[in-house]
Amino acid sequence: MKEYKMSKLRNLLMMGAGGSGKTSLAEQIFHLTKTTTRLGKVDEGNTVMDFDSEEIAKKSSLSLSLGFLNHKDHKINLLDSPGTPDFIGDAIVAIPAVENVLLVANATGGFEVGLELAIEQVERKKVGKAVLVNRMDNEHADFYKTIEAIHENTELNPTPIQLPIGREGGFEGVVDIIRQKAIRPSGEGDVPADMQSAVEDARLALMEAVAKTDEELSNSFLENMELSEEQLLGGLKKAVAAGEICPAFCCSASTGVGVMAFLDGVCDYLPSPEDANPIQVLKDGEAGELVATPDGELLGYVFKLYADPNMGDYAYVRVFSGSLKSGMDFYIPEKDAKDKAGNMYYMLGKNRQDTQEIRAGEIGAMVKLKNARSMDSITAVGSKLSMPLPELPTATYWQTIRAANQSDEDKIGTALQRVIAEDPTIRYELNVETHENVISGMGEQQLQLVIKKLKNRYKVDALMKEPRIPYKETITGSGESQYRHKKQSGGRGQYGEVFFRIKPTERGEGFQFINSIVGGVIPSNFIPAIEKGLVETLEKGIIAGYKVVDIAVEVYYGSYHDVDSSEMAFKIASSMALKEGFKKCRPILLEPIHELTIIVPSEYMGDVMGDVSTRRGRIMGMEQRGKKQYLNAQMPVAEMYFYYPALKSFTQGRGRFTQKFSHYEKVPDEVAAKVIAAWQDSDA
Ligand SMILES: Nc1nc2c(ncn2[C@@H]2O[C@H](COP(=O)(O)OP(=O)(O)OP(=O)(O)O)[C@@H](O)[C@H]2O)c(=O)[nH]1
Ligand SMILES: [Mg+2]
Repeated sequence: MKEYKMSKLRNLLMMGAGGSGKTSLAEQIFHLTKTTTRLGKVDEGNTVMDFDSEEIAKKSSLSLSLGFLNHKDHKINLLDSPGTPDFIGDAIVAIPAVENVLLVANATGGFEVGLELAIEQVERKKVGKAVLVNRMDNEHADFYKTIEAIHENTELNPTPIQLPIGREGGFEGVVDIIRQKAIRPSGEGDVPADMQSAVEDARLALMEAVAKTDEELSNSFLENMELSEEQLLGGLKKAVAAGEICPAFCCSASTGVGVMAFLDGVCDYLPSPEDANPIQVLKDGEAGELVATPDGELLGYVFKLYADPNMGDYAYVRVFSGSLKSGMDFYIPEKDAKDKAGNMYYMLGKNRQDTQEIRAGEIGAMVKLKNARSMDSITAVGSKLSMPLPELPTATYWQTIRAANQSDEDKIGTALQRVIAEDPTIRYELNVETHENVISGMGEQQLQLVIKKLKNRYKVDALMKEPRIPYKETITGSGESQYRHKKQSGGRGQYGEVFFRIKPTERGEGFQFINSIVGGVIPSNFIPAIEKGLVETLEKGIIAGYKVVDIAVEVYYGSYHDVDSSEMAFKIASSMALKEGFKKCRPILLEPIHELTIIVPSEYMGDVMGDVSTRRGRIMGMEQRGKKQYLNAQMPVAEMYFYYPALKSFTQGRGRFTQKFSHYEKVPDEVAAKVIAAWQDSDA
């Protein structure tokens, strides 16, 4: 495999709505650059990038894949991410691995949610961004409208550097407005006469945009009302690398028109790893910069784990600085662990090409890693460098998961760990309150895919269902109780009697046990049994089967029997006294409340606010950011578990939220009554 200089590499992550044509575009690129010998189709299930059996069945990408190609002596690494919002995690983790995010827009799609979510991930980041308006051959395709919609709805400022020639079925080429050439599959030519003025306008707009990014250029532009060729090109490349100008292209992945011109543009205008220097890193945990070179200090980043059913786990790696060689020991600062680089490859979908090293600027894959996982940095042993962690969205969808057959119970744990390691937005944990295994992530499709993978790859049938709400029980008043446990049924009897004072404590204090027994009315060796009886009962719950919290129980009097008293007898007495006393102390249920930030286009704000209050939520504040409203709200978990599908449905998919635990709060009486009744039914 040829080694490329950093300046000849381009790393491109494709993001955008599902169906905008990313996978088809990759396929056409591989075909036109003769990387492959045959043009596959997503609908026929034979593309390079959608090779996984679930992707073939769905006719849509479900996980990030890698490819590479040579164009005009440059190597372009292509990363194809899924556009379905549930699977956005892969792209988010891959953004730090590239210099360029290519936002693929559908020329007929209006402003699509998947595109909006993708843009939201990059619009404020320093990473290079470009827009490619695809499906230009389609009926109703409109390049200008698509660009306008992005302007209107986001902070991204796509600036055309190529314009389409012809429309819909007649889309036949593009004009490069910098070089002022028409580029058709048949070759280069002059700008069509009827496009002269459009090209001039676009060129002026581009010059203006470039001039705005640099004071010297700005002065020069004001003086001459234009920029020289050299100023324009130099300024453009610098501004694109800094993420300040977003060049826009157009093409049809189906017909291939515009695709080669776009690749030319990638080589000519988009930043190489060298141009992206210095890179933002952490040095000993503090923000710093590193000038990345092939002979510098080793720094890499794992941006994807792919569990190949036959070949084991692949870790996809970007190397920023230095060189990662096969067989080399390396260090993972996030884990304070060592690992060893196994065999290395450049991936083209599922096909691999051997390499002995992955050098600065390159993207490749390794197998047989012991410790490295997604988002881990790779450094030399003893290094202080690491990559900043990408910020992942919080969960918006929750389910419990368990094996359908008891015999699979041992297997499901390990299988699940492997499946979810592929998607960084999925979390899986035991909820200690409800004793349920809860799996959470971005949405139903994502978790359904987990179930399918468990079945297909590991032959484990798994079931999901709605999680229980981790309510808690507590009291709002004080009271006293007394219980005598006495049994005389032949042989040795049972005897124990306790007197309790019960009162609530501050929220969050848990359980307090106070022993005020004096004069030996209960011998001290039985006191631990009394406490144990309390703890066990509190754990199981009294009125609705949920853990009891924030309660103080004082044992102040009692009696015993020389022969019949036992630890067991006192435990029972204690439990019974607590149950009786608890009901006298005005018990209530507490429920977890989460803090949500709900992000919606402003026009949906009224609907969202109304809906939040029907879900017993509270709006705590709001803020306009760009074209969107950020609403801070509090909402009970009982409502939040099912909130996302509803929010999506009345915002045409454009609303989303992030959340975190806030506090426990009293459940309103009418809701509590239902929860209590449900428990009594299930207990009966
Ligand atoms: N007419 C036309 N159809 C296209 C074009 N590009 C893609 N398509 C079709 O659009 C559909 C979706 O294409 P994909 O390449 O799977 O889209 P994607 O962006 O990878 O979608 P996700 O993987 O779900 O994010 C397929 O039926 C393609 O044949 C194009 O340029 N013109
Ligand atoms: Mg795809």
